[in-house]
Amino acid sequence: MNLFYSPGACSLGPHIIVREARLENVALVKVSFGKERLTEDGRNFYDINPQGAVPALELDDGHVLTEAQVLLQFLAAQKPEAKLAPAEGLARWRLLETLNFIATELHKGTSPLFRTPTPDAAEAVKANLVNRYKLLEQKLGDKDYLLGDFSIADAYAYVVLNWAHKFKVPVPTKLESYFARVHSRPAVRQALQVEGLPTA
Ligand SMILES: N[C@@H](CCC(=O)N[C@@H](CS)C(=O)NCC(=O)O)C(=O)O
Repeated sequence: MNLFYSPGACSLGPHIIVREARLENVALVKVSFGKERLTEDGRNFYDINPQGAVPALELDDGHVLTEAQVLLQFLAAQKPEAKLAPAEGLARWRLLETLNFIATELHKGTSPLFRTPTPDAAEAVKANLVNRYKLLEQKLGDKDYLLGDFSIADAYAYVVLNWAHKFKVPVPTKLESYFARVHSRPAVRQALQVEGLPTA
């Protein structure tokens, strides 16, 4: 399988899970986001994902899956014994709820900041994110990870909190400790290193 990524983008979430689950059969393929969108193996990325967005996962039979929260679940399902996604009971629904919250409120809530908004627009986006981080903090509560044990939701939350640092959006203290906890996981550091991002 090929996982298409751009360094530090939301594709970092699925990439972390590739390493947490030790999926040896997933190759990382970088996409350049210039005028043209080319993959490092020389293809037009729009032919792979017409949306032009990472992440995308090309399966061995040629099918392509997209949408970060779907890839996270698909990758976790390749190695159920790694227990990266609760499959039963309320925990399963809590996982889906959390993934959807991260995707729609935090991921898409941050996206405008990548498009160099006016200062006023940026302030409004950041004010909304500050409120959303408080909600994430409430979901975390006193647990080490969002669902108790480390899961795909933490890989996704890590990426959006990393963006908070990039755009200097204040993050509650408890979420900073949580971020540091996820950051210190060997799989996370490996993923950062492979993407050429700082690990310190
Ligand atoms: N709906 C997609 C959106 C993915 C997305 O926003 N990807 C960003 C990087 S974090 C991207 O590739 N943006 C470039 C673009 O859309 O042109 C998902 O949830 O995976």
